Amino acid sequence: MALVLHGYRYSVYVRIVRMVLAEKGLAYTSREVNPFAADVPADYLALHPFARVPTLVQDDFVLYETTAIARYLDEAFAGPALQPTAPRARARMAQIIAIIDSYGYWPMVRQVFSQRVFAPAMGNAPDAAMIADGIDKSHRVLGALEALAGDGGPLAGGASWSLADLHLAPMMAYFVAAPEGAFALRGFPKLVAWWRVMSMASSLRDTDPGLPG
Ligand SMILES: N[C@@H](CCC(=O)N[C@@H](CS)C(=O)NCC(=O)O)C(=O)O
Repeated sequence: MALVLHGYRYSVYVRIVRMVLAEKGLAYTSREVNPFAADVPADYLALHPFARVPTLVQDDFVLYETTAIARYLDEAFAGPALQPTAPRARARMAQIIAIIDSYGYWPMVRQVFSQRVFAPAMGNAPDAAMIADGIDKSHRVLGALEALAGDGGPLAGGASWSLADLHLAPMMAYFVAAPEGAFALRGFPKLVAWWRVMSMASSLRDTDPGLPG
């Protein structure tokens, strides 16, 4: 029955799962694995053939892919429901998560945050062209989310947070840690209102990995 989360402390995807675990009130053990290392351990590759993080292990049940993990935790365990039941709200939640994964993660996290914030923390020079390209591409993502969002409440509608909010929150936290990202967000009032509330969530604050060094 014990839950073991294999992950890298700075990963936004791992933080999504940690937020879900926190929202559900579930205890778990963490195993650190750096997917960016040249030598990802063979025993981790046996769990996740694509060498990404996270992977959740519960006894003999091994599960990778963040959305699958998040849904499993929500459906298999008691605690607050993190998925709406109404078909349209549930579809909206799935759509928002897919938008974030398909179009948001790379520019917001891997281009803007990684270059403006993480690279200097690691003693490396930021790549200004990559940041500019990331900001450019992030505008379309934020615009799409703004068009779908309610007025400052949960992204998929309804009265409480869904997995869509927990999916975006760690990426938004990294994005606005870059001054260019914080400035870009200001152009999207519904997302600003959403972030004002979401950024205070204890599940987000308690899973802040900080920065290296
Ligand atoms: N589709 C995967 C994506 C996970 C992912 O990309 N994780 C990043 C860390 S945030 C990773 O492992 N990156 C390693 C790499 O790109 O080599 C999921 O939803 O779990």
